[in-house]
Amino acid sequence: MMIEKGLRKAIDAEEFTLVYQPQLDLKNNVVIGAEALLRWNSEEFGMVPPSEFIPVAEEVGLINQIGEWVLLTACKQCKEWNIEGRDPIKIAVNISMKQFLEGDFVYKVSRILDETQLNPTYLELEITEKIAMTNHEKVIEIIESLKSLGVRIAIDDFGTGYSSLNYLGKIPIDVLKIDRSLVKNISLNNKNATIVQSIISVTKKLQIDVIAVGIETKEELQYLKNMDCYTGQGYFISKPKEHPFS
Ligand code: G
Ligand code: G
Ligand code: MN
Ligand code: NA
Repeated sequence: MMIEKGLRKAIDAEEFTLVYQPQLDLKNNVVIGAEALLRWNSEEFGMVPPSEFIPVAEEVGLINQIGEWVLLTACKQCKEWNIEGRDPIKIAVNISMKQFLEGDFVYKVSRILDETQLNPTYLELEITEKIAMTNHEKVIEIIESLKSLGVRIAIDDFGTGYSSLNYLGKIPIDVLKIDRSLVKNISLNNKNATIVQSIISVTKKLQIDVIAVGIETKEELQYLKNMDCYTGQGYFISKPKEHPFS
């Protein structure tokens, strides 16, 4: 595991940064949130994508420490944006399975909220479908505790693997992120369009917010808007960047 050693010192060496991808209210064309995405510029290895180092961090037991840094940094940043006098936005943070299931995760979140004084309704924790499907009872318990802090919970990558509309009624989530594999070419792909339409109508009835991710074209955006999908994220709107308003 070549990069393990580098990862161990990355926090102290200040090699991690966060970039932020805006989330747009498609109806009113305003930024309502941003997803924090971790970047590692390693002295030894250069830019290493999260798809490479996050699995390593999970394996060698560094994900909790790194995840805590991400949460703290993202909450601090959001708090700063929200005191700048414009309409407040929410910050979405990706949480890995190990981090989520760690015994003191809820406590850590509450401590970070205390420390940063961020209003909890502006923090949205993204967990993957896979987390939601495994350890069902435990996961529901953790979600309930997080929700009692006032934090919002999103299901990421919905539609990639184990997706089941069934569990939407059982897990108390606030937001569902429709995966980019369903969004891609949605205006040309009748089957995906039908699936997305049914996700949108089910979530509406369950009072779960929906956000379509991976929007890469004007056609996709327009099509989603016509389907009453009112929040979106993707390269067509903006790439991840240092400041979601710029
Ligand atoms: O940012 P990018 O498209 O390279 O992200 C690739 C993957 O890494 C995505 O699945 C994303 O959710 C994940 N990822 C990005 N930042 C974080 C993070 O801070 N924590 C965790 N657990 N995953 C992240
Ligand atoms: O799995 P998750 O949704 O957390 O992944 C986020 C990653 O998706 C980010 O690293 C980001 O770079 C990437 N991403 C964001 N918008 C787009 C897009 O429009 N197209 C593609 N292919 N990737 C995107
Ligand atoms: Mn995500
Ligand atoms: Na993901």
